[in-house]
Amino acid sequence: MSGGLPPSLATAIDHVGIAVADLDAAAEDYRRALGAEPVHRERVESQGVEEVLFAVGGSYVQLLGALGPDTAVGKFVSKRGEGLHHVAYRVDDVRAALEMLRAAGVRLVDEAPRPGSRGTTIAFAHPSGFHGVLVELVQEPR
Ligand code: V0V
Ligand code: CO
Repeated sequence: MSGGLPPSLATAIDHVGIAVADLDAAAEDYRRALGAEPVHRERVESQGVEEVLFAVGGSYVQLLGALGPDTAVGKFVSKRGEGLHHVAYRVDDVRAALEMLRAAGVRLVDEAPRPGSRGTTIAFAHPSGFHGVLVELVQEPR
C-alpha cells in the first residue's frame, strides 16, 4: 500500500484531547470509568488550558479545561459543547512532520513548533484538512 506515498507521518496516536466544562468533575468521572488514576496534571498558559492525562496503553486521554472564555477550548465548549477536541499524532520530528503536511497541501494552524505539556514539542493542523477533526503533532522530549 506504499506505492507513491512518502514515509508515514506518525508512529502512534499520542493522545486524544477532550474539551470539558469542569476539569475536576471530568477527571473524577474518567477516573471511575477507566479504573485508573490520572498520571499527570499541568497548566499550559500559552495554550490557555489545564490538562489531566490518563494513560491507556502507550497513549493518553487528555482532558482539557479552558483557562478562560477567549481560549481555543473555551470557545469550543461554548460553541459546540463538551467533546472530542483533537487527535494528537506522535511524530519523531515535528518540524519535519509540518513540512510533510505542507507538501501534502494540508492547511496548518502553526507554521512552527511550539511547547506542549510534559516537555513535548507540538504543532496543530487545521480541522479542514482532516474532515472536521483538529490535528496535533507531538514530539516527545529527547
Ligand atoms: C473550532 N472549530 C473546530 C475546532 N475548534 N472544529 C473541529 N475541532 C476543533 N477543535 C470550528 C468551529 O466549530 C467553527 O466551525 C470554526 O472552526 C471556527 O471556530 P472559531 O471558534 O472561530 O475558532 P478559530 O477559527 O478561532 O480557531 C479554531 C482553531 C483554534 C482550530 C484554529 O482552536 C486553534 O488554533 N487551535 C490550536 C490550539 C489549541 O487548540 N490548543 C488547545 C489544546 P463553523 O462554526 O465555522 O462550522 S492545547 C494541547 O493540546 C496541549 C498543550 C498538548 O497537547 O500538549
Ligand atoms: Co493535545
